[in-house]
Amino acid sequence: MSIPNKYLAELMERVIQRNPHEPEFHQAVREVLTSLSPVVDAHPEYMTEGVMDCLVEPERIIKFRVPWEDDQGKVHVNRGYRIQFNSAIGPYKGGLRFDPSVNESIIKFLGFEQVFKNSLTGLPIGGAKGGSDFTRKGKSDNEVMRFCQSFMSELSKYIGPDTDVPAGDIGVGAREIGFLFGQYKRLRNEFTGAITGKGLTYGGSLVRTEATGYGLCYFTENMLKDAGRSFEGATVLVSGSGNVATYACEKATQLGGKVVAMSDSNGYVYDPDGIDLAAVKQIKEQNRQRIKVYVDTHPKAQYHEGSSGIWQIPCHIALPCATQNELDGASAKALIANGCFAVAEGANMPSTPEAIEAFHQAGVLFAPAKAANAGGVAVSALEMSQNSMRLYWSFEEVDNHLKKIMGTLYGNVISAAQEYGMPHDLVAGANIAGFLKVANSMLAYGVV
Ligand code: NDP
Ligand code: 2IT
Repeated sequence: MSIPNKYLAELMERVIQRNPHEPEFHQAVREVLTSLSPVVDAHPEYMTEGVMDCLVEPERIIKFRVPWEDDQGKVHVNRGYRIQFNSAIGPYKGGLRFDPSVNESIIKFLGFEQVFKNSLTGLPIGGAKGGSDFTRKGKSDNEVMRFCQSFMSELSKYIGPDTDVPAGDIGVGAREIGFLFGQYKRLRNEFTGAITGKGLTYGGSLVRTEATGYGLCYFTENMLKDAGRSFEGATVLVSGSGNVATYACEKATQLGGKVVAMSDSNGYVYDPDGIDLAAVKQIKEQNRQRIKVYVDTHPKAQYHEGSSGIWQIPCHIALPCATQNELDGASAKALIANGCFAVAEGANMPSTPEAIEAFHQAGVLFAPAKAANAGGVAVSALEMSQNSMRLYWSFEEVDNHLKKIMGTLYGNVISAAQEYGMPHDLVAGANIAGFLKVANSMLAYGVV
């Protein structure tokens, strides 16, 4: 993919030189700069005033040691990160990922994308991401607790309800958020909404657990409706079986779709009768087991090793909800050949550039992550509002806000794509609509 605008093409080269060995970050920046070419052609002030150069440079990168002791008394040292990318429109906001694959490139790509996503929600939140190369897999509750406490002992110096508000992501769920918030509260001696995704007994918001998956389906519903289609009667694939995948499966089913497959990092299950989500929740959320045990209680279902095989199953709608670059060009071609007409990204950057290109060429409806999975962080921002007001909203109230936010977001993405001559290109629309609010705020501040 070459970037049409010469200044942006050169900026991309500088990004590669200044951030060597960071392929995920390069991939995320290249996509955005490609989409923004017509915008800066029309508004050269974004180049001349330094907005574009600032946009690709994080405001602050925090990198720290996380020592912790296992149950045998052995000391382990992990690496922690918080990349505070852009605070032009609000306090830094974005999740924490605990996974062995975590490195600076991955946190930087996630932080960069979060800036645009958060802007798209219409709420006042800047962009950040953090995490560690730690895995909770195979660890006892006490080991996870000691790790989280050590991680927060350092992170607590840099966050706060008006500064930076972390949340969950891969490997960081309700249990980890509890340990992290508990330590934050203890160190700072204050009870404020400095983390979202909190438990419902200590400041969490109803619908936050469901928000990313539900929001993904609300966005997809809008996109399908515009094309004269719906979830009703559609066969759906959902990759992953974590937080986003679980609630995407739940809402897609409620909207009339039939989810026939889900996966984890080892393989996927195919159930021709439709996935029994209660069983998946029990296996993954409660028991922390592998998804393959699903077939022990569901004799008609099949388990296959290897996560990417899921895309070979015929479907109408694909919802990748596991991780970055999980859906490549060959998988995209298989989906298209099997009659898939819509793809909506629940994970961050799950489709490779080759896959996105294949979907566009084939006229497959494509909802990019920044727009489609923004429901999670949107409800996080609503959790912040409730915490500031020291009150709670009902499930229905928050769910209605979420539906409205996803509908407005969809409309804004479509309008931006149309305005810059790329109707129906939701990738361009999301990048442009997300950019404008952030860029105009940066312009207003002058050089800071
Ligand atoms: P979870 O940790 O709850 O679940 C992650 C799921 O993805 C698990 O089923 C995991 O399998 C699977 N997985 C992880 N790595 C791979 C891999 N390399 N190949 C195949 N499957 C894999 O995380 P979330 O559900 O929170 O996050 C999923 C995605 O959604 C991420 O891209 C995240 O950034 C994004 N996202 C999350 C939001 C949130 O609110 N939580 C909001 C917006 C986006 P296993 O059990 O084997 O590890
Ligand atoms: O990628 C994401 O948007 C998230 N992991 C959620 C971030 C948040 O602050 O709720």
